[in-house]
Formats: sequence, structure tokens, C-alpha cells
Amino acid sequence: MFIDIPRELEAALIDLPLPAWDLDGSFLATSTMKRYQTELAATPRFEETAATLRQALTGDGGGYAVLRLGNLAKALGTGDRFRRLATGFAAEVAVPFSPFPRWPLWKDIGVKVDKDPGKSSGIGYNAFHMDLVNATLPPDYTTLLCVRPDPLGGGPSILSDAHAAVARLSEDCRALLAESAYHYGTFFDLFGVGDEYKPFPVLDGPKPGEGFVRFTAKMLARSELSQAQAEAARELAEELVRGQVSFMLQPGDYLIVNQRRFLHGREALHSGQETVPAADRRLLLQLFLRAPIDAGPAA
Ligand SMILES: O=C(O)CCC(=O)C(=O)O
Ligand SMILES: [Fe+2]
Repeated sequence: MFIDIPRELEAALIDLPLPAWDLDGSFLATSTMKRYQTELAATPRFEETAATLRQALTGDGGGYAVLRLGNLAKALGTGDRFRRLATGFAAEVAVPFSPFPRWPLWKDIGVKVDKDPGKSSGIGYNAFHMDLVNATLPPDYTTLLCVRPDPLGGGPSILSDAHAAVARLSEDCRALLAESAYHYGTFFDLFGVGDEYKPFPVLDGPKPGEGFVRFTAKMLARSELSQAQAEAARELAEELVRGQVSFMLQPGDYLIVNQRRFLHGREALHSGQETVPAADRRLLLQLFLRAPIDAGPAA
């Protein structure tokens, strides 16, 4: 779901001087949320654009959206003014926060040629996953703002409807995925995401079609699983790929993913990254969102 910003809204946003944000702990301060909402609500066609965004993320069959902020990035650059506008759009969906105490609100995801290629900022295939999969309270939304695509043309984003993939599995397979047997990654020094969840069930909801599908294809190699449990996870991984959509984020594109519905990942960057100067490589900014508890089921 791609959402263009109406021309008159773009023009108004380019002239809108949003103030710097304040944090309350690791969350965007309520005063900033209110200030941004008030300022943005006064611009033409903002409310309908925000409503379209929320509908794309939480309406029937929805679960992700790409806000096309490229013209704003072109006019404003990708520094503070642009980031405040993106933060303002995010705040229309849920409360922006940073689970990583040492990181700013927006976390850089650059490209490191010597890192594990399958991980964040690696150069390889970043397989389907949810972010903070091993937290009892993962972020409701993960969001990625594209500053620079891969100049060599690689790295399309991949998205897949997690509940649709689960629904295509056999009942036996689903029963295995509901067992508390899976684990992945480390957990320390995180804010706002609950406690470590280990081991966790992949199917975490009270009913089919609800709740998180706690999955990361990266856990397949690492978990001490029974053969049947591992096979069930591999079948889910296959179904996710079968149902995937993929697209290349353009400069200024803002991808927002409802983690209760969709899993995400990224195809490999193009070969030859070591020939690209570090300052020219792909750069995304990541921000997480927490849905307010009184917002009703986000799924
Ligand atoms: O590089 C990307 O497009 C996705 C990165 C990602 O999913 C992550 O860092 O969690
Ligand atoms: Fe991710």
C-alpha cells in the first residue's frame, strides 16, 4: 500500500516549522505528540492522509504502508526538519519510542561489509522476521525511513502477511508452532518492550488470526528444536516467501509495518558494496512505535 502526499499538503509541510521533540524516558513526550498533532492537523488534507495511513495499517487485509515523502526529502534534505515531519506522521499511528537506551529515537541502519550478512546492516538476504521477537512486548510497529537506496540497485524490501501464511499450514503444523519451544537472540538493556521471552511460542495469539506471529527465519539454525518443531518453522518460512510482496524503497519512502500482522525482511544488496564509499551506501532510519493500550486490538 503506497500513499502519496497530496500536493497542497506537501507545500504546507515544507513550510511548517515543527519544533524539536522532547523525550519522556525512551518515549516521545506527550507534549510533543500533542504539539505535532495540532500543527499537522492545521495543514490541508492532513487528517484524511493520516486516516488513510491508519486504515492501511489496521483495516481489513492491511498491515503495512509506504508513505511517499520523497518530495519533502528533496525540499528539506533528510536532517532534523524532515525527521520531525516523519516523526509527526508516525505519531498519528502510535507512540514513537526507542528500545535501545544508547541510541537516539531514530536509529541508523547503514551498510557494513564485514558484518554478518543476514543481519541488520549486513549486505546479504535479511530473511523474514519480526523485530524484537524475543521480547514479551515487541513494538507494535516497526518503521523504516529510506534516506538512500543501494546505489548499485539491490536490497528490495520484502513483506508477508503472517496470519495468511499461518492459515495455509496444516493443523498439526500450527499445533507445533504454538509450543513454547523457540528462542532467538540476546536480550539486555532494552526499554519499553517488556522482559525476555525464552522460550516462546511462534503462534502467540489467543485465537487464530490474532496476536503476534513470533517468527524470525534466523532462529531456524540456532534453536534447539525437535525435528518436528524445526520442520514446522521451515514450512512457515516457505509460506511467508510464497505470499511475499517486494518493492524497492525510494529516497524519502517511509515504510511502516504493523508487527501484529506482517513480517518483514530485505533481499540482498547488490554485489560490489566494498567498491561503494561508506558515505554513499544504502541508509535507512529505524523507529519503533507502541500502540496505546486503550486503542483496542491492533490486529
Ligand atoms: O534493511 C532493511 O531493509 C531491513 C532491516 C531490518 O529489517 C532490521 O534491521 O530489522
Ligand atoms: Fe527488521
